[in-house]
Amino acid sequence: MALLNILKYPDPRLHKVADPVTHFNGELASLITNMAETMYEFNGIGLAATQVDIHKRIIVIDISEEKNSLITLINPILKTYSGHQEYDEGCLSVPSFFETVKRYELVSIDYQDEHGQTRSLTADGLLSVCIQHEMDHLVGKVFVEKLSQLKQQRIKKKITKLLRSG
Ligand code: GNR
Ligand code: NI
Repeated sequence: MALLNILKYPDPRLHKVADPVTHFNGELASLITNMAETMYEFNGIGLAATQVDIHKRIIVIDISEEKNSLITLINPILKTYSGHQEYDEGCLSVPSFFETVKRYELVSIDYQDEHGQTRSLTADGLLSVCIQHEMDHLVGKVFVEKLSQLKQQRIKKKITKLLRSG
């Protein structure tokens, strides 16, 4: 079992833009395994490589209750989107904060699986929210940046305090 360290907002490394994956090898496979273990350990429904300070376009998601439906998205590209929805979002990089964020209702993406096979996925509801949240991480965006400046300042202060007190 290998747990990875999750960067916490406002760490500047969360703002790096991830590079595409070009090699589908054993190193990628073990990184995906470790990302999934880290996501499950911290009860997340998704994790982007950016959050563990690896700046490659890799996402793991599992929104199932049973935590037995892992989805691995490599090099995802948003193809179509429509509608809007609001959801109370949290983030493993922003511990203990939930805020309402507006996202597209329906998204479809192209991506590669862990073997490099090209695939497509259309999602609505929570899966759609999660895909959009994770794809934002890959371009250096954290959900709090969609909130007002005032809320961002408050969250920064509280998290810095939280992290200081352990
Ligand atoms: O665990 C998570 N829950 C969540 C809830 C609502 C909207 C998005 C998410 S993703 C988050 C895990 C995480 O930080 N992924 O980047
Ligand atoms: Ni997140």
